[in-house]
Amino acid sequence: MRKEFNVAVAGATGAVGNQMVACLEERNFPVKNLRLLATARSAGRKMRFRGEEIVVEELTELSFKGVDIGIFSAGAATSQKFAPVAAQNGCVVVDNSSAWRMDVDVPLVVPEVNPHAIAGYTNKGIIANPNCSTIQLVVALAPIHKKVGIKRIVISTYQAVSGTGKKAIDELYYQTRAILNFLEPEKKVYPHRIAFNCLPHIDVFLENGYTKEEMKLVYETRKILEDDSIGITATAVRVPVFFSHSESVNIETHQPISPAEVRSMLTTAPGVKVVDDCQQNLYPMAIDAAGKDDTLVGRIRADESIANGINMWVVADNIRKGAASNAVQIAEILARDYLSK
Ligand code: NAP
Ligand code: 3JN
Repeated sequence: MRKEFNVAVAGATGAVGNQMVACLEERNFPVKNLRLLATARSAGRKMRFRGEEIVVEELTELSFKGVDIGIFSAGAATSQKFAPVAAQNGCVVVDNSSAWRMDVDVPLVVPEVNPHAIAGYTNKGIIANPNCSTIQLVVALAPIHKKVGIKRIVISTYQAVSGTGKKAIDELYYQTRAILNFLEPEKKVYPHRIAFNCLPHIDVFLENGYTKEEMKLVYETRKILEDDSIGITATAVRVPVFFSHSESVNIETHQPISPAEVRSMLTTAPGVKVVDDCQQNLYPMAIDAAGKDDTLVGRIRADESIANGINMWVVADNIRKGAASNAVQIAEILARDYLSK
């Protein structure tokens, strides 16, 4: 019989947490008992799981007693504080924040790319889930890196507001509605209006002139692909889209590879769906990726300005594959291959 686990979702009432609960149900994760954790503000609220109502509890140091797997999505400060507490209680944490991603003792995992790294969970009892923009990038690039080696990556992202959480989803909705009604839109979440606008600003600015989101792409990609020699530069842009991040990706490879070879290789790559038929106006779009777990790749073409260059357009649902489903996939491998013995 399949072993069942006591699971806790920290940040269950958030944009990502909600989807984590949905993914656990959809993927038929072997849950014995589910605890839903959030702030005191949400305690007492009810959420549905497998047709039953579960009461949300306040996250405290006592929340993890008897819990086998904790899936965290309540922000980096909460993870920094509570993931070690959970681990001390024997609960393995799959953490969706940036708190532990670059810790050398914490594996940073995308199941299609480096599932073997999960074994490192024994170091600290924590496994990190990468940033959403990194996840879809490495799902698309890992097969190419394996075959011909990637020397350099230039990425420009077009990121949906849901990446900022439930308040930002409301902000885009209310600003759009206000503008279409000739009213002054209110700004609460972003420093500028997001409706009918693009902001080249995600997360905080750093001393090197990049944003933290841009540098997450650089460091996390190298860690997951296990190659610090790859040159990576990024521009991260917030766009007025509710769900799914899109990325313009330019790569330079060590050995030559044609667009047809890339297309063929990605057709069989796990987690990838090639959508690439310009004659039929078929290419990846945010509205098609939303609600799904595949990473859509298209507009695959040669970069004619260099010898071994390829351009592509990569799109995935940032809340699903970019956060919730990637975390649940990690938990599945952990449960099946490491905690069932
Ligand atoms: P959100 O919609 O604002 O939800 C935040 C969730 O965290 C809510 O459930 C909130 O509870 C809970 N929370 C906040 N502070 C807490 C605390 N001190 N103790 C317990 N619970 C707390 O945000 P989101 O979009 O779901 O994102 C949540 C986090 O996930 C982000 O901060 C980030 O670290 C991570 N994230 C990662 C990615 C990725 O790229 N992989 C993408 C998006 C988000 P209440 O409802 O009670 O306030
Ligand atoms: O903005 C996006 O599209 C992705 C946002 C991710 C995010 C938002 C707030 C805090 C993160 C993250 O996962 O890197 C964090 C964080 O944990 O630092």
